[in-house]
Parts: sequence; structure tokens; C-alpha cells
Amino acid sequence: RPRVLSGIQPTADSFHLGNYLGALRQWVALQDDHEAFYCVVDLHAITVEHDPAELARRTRVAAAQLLGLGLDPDRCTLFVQSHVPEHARLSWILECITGFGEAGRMTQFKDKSAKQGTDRATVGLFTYPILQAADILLYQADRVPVGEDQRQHLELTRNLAQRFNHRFGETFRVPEPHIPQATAKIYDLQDPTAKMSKSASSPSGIVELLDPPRTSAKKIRSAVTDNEREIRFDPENKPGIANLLTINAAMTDRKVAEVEAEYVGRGYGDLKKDLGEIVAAFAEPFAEKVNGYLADPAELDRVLARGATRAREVSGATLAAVHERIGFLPPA
Ligand code: AQP
Repeated sequence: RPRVLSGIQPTADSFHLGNYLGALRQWVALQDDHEAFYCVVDLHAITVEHDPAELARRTRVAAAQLLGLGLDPDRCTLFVQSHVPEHARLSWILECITGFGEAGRMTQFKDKSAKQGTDRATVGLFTYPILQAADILLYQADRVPVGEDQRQHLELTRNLAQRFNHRFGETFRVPEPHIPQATAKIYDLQDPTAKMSKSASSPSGIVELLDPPRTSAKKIRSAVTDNEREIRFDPENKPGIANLLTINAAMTDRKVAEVEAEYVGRGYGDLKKDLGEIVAAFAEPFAEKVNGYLADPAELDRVLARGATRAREVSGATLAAVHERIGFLPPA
């Protein structure tokens, strides 16, 4: 079976609709016909300032949400990145074949470091995409389900895999991004030309999966639209309405055209009200499941420990091959 790997940062108390529609929904679908590896990437989460107690708590909350969305530990390997030391070890090796200028061209780093000020941005934030390449290459992933914002990092991963294979001999599978066409980028409700983002959006621009349904409905009601009245899918001229149509279609498993047809002759208020209800219908059972998993942290930790054991088997074999190829003397 083809392999798939992806990760998500435990940097907030809840995943948001962008995470879900851009990536996590595909994670759940792919576990059926792929050998799937999914991780909560806590090493990535410390590239920006963080609170240690919060990180540990959020790591469990992230795992509980992934289970609540439908990841099945019997059908996929779910683990925490820091439980598998091979990630940091391969990352170092890949750093040594990455050009400084090449890493400097990553737009996510440029955006985030510009926002923080270059003196405050860490070296970890700079090397973040190389650690991400290590995450993927360790598992010989064929596909990586992510949102559009990760396309450039995936391209770097592919380049590093090809470069390593060329210099040291065939070692890594070269992975393909798996980016959903319709929901590759979900937009901020308050600024529908920008990505819905944990770190950049205002709270009212993000629909969090664990928000109480009333809160989400309110945020959706105040979503920025335009001064016309017609509901049609026109991302260029009507980005706010297009975003709401995209979310509605994805959450109800329909084509955008079908949703558009439903709203012919109706107003923006209807579209927003219905979407609030659609999100609520999803969020209520989801929150219940997540709370169920969080109520038994010992069992959650056991699931993650089993995942880490399996992840280490696969990643350990890749790292051993890498060490041999680059000429590290094996320990006696
Ligand atoms: N708005 C989005 N639309 C589609 N996909 C998105 N993803 C994130 N935002 C959107 C995808 O979610 C996955 C997890 O991403 P992450 O762990 O890197 O989360 P993140 O980057 O912390 O999420 P944010 O909100 O984008 O945070 P910031 O602002 O800190 O960068 C990835 O596959 C990502 O593509």
C-alpha cells in the first residue's frame, strides 16, 4: 500500500476549519487505502515562543481532536513527533545538504520572521521546513496531505530527497503533495483575501472546531462579504461569499455549483445562517468525542506510545540507511 505522512502543530486549543478542510479531512480518508503516519509536531511548535505547560496540554488536545475526527489507531500510526528522536537526527543531516539561500527563500519564514522582527525570529523557525522534510522522508511517504500554504515546503522536501539520492545513492522516496482542489485554502472570515490562520487571523476571522456552536454562528454572521446581493461563486470579485460557499459545499459533501443553485434569489443572511447550522451539526458531536478522549488521558497516552513504537521501527530503518550512505561509522 502507498504510504502517507502528515503532521499538525499543537499550537492552539482547537484546530480550525482551514486545518480541517485543507488537510485533516484528507488524513481521515487516506487511512483507508494507505499505510498512514500522522504526527502531532511538537518540535515544530517550539520554533515560536511557547508556554511549556500549555504545550503538553495542547499536544493531548491535538491527539484527541485527531481521534475525534476519525483517525483510527488500528488503521493508522498516530504519534507525537518528539517521541521519535529520528526526526531531529535526520533533520540535522538534511540541514547539511540545504543551501542557506535556498532555506532563506521559504515564504512562510519570510512572512513570520518579518512579523516578529528578524532579531526575535529563531534559527529553529528558519530550519522549520528542513525538519518537515525529515518528518516526511523518514517514512518514505508517497503522498503528503496538506493545504496550499505547504506547497513550497513540499517542493523543498522533494529537492532534498532528490539531492540526497543523487549524491549518496537511492535512499528516499520522492513524495507528492496531496492538496485538495476545492479547499486548498480556506480564508479568514474578516479578511477573505488572507488565509484563515492561527497566528495571523483575529479570533473573529477563525472558526475553531471546538468553539461553542453559538460562537461559530456569530463569527459566520459577521463574516465580511460585499455590497452586492447576489450569491455567486466569484473568488476574485466576491471572495467573502466564495469562501462561505466553499465551506458550505465541503461540509455538506456537495459541489459548489449545487450550493450556489440552492441560494438563487436568496440573501446573504440565509447563507450565513445555514452555514452556522451546518458547522454546529458538525461541532456538537465532535466536541463530545474529543471530551471523551480527554477524559482518559492514560489511554490517550497509551495510543500515542503504541504509535511511537511503530513510527520508530519505520523511521529507524530509514535513518540507519542514511547513516550508512553518508559514511557514519556504525556503533560497535
Ligand atoms: N487556511 C487554511 N486552508 C487550508 N489549509 C490550511 N492549513 C492551515 N491553514 C489552512 C493546513 O493545516 C495543516 C496543519 O497546519 P499547521 O500545523 O502548520 O498549522 P498551522 O500552520 O499552525 O495552521 P495555521 O493556522 O496556518 O497556523 P500559522 O498561522 O501559525 O501558520 C497544514 O497542512 C496546513 O496546510
